[in-house]
Amino acid sequence: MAVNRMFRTCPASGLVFHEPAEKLMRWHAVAAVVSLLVGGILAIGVVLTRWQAVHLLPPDLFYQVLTAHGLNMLVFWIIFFEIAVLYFAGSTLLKCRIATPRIAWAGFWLMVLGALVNNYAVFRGDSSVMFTSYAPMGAHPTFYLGLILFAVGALVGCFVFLGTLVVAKAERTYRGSVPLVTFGAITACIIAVFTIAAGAIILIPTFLWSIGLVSHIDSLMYKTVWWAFGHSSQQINVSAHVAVWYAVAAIVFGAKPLSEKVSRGAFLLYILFLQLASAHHLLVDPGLTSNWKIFNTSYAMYLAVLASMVHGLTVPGAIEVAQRQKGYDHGLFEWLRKAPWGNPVFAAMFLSLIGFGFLGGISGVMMGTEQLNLIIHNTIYVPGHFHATVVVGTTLAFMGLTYFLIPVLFRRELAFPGMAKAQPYVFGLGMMAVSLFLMGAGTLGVPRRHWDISFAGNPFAHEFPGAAWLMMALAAIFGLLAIVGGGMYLLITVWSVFLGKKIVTPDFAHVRAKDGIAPAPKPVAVAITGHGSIGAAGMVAPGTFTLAIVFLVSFVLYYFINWKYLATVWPLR
Ligand code: HEM
Ligand SMILES: [Cu+2]
Repeated sequence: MAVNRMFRTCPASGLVFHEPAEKLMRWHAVAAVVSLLVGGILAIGVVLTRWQAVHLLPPDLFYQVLTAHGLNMLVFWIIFFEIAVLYFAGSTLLKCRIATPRIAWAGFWLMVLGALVNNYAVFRGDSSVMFTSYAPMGAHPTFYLGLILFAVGALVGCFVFLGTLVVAKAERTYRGSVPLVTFGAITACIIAVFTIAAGAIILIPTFLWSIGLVSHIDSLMYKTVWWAFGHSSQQINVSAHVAVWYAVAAIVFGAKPLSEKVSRGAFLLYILFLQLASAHHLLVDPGLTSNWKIFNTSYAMYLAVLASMVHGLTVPGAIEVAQRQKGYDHGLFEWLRKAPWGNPVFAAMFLSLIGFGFLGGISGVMMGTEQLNLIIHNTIYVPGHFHATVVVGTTLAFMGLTYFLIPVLFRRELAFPGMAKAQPYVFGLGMMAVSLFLMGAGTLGVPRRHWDISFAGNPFAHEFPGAAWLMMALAAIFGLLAIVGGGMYLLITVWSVFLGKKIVTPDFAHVRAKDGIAPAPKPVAVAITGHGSIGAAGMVAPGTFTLAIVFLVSFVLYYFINWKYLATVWPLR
């Protein structure tokens, strides 16, 4: 089997790119960025309407813009990017040709078609059913059709990734077990296959209902199955961005995980327990028993939370150890103070980790408690929580990875490096503030899913405390700041990729499959594809341990405060 294949080795990083894989990654990344642009423009309309003093859009337009914002961001931006990550973790990290590139292209174009068809449905104006699209609210058939086409395309991408793993194994392009980052991507892929299957089970009948072939969709059943899909898709995001954290720790610091076994075990916990946590979306629904709700959210889910906490500990722990070895060994936090805060790859990743852990994680566990859920269910707290997870967590991590990929994958110099330095802070800190203020307003009862949160002119008026309005205004102002941060990312990436200075590197050359590819002794490639644990015996990372204690104390305090608060909501006199 002496087939010639086209490969190149990036001289700066040592990473190996297969020509068709590289092209696929680029196109998926570009489609992702276009979706982010659309979703970002729509965010302006959402934010300015939620700012009660401005209240920009009329109701029909608001729901339409909100639906399109949610879908372009959480489905199209994130999943296009994730397929690029899968191809990177499969082909590039295993130095392997991508399996069936033609089928991969078919998958890509299906995704593009699906995204266009779904956006068409929403922009027609008769499909403003929000991201969740709960039946019996119905959308135009093309709404469901677009999502189904997109999902099939993504499924094709997952199988091409799995096929690439098989090829890599058969052609022996790597030794031992797959690198940790690839392992994380495999986790994401397995969850994705489950997710898409759940999506098909619910969206296909709903599509048939929208064209009149099915007479009735049970709304409770819809919600239950929809969340098997909706929640699991968030776990794809978590697995993918955690894999990106490990990749960045290796790229920037050459850091090795504290214990590879523990990290891999934590990824496995995601596969086993995350789907069950879907129950936290059904905590106020009738028809399901409290036992079922409490078991799934309070027992099974904590095993998934445990996994995230393991990653949240081992990633900074590994960075701390790597920094201490470089001599930043004074006191508890010199390793962190002397970290490359001006490098956007690192800054984005670290803000993602802190924001995801402290804001997304703590609020998520609070919300997932059956009793406490009552305080915040369907309030603006919920978008506050998930902007900490999918925006600060996933989106910012992907932004950080992009800064690494522009020179390595796109072979262009990063445009506006000064702006790139600031971008993770403007976007990340802005979005953290948005999350906090939305959560604050939600705690005071400000609703979600209603165009006019003041309920003006309704027979049953409700007075919110003045602080609630202040927090909504602050959320909007910081939201605009975050949108500026998103705009900076778009400007930097689009300019770099299309107009940036080309980096001249050795081009693709033929490699005979049986010869394999020469090892690339560059530190980045070695760290990101290598193995090895530091061994966590003893206190190798006291600074990280201290941070973990701060986390635990915040967690306990916040949890306790919410129980106290719950007790005041229903005064018994
Ligand atoms: C650029 C910064 C962004 C801002 C300022 C922003 C702001 C908002 C606001 C204010 C809402 C409305 C909440 C409500 O009234 O119910 C919202 C909804 C939403 N956002 Fe964002 N967002 C941003 C980026 C993102 C990103 C990157 C994602 C996903 C990766 C995302 C996903 C969503 C989703 C899924 C919804 C819910 C839509 C629905 O209820 O149907 N957003 N966003
Ligand atoms: Cu969930």
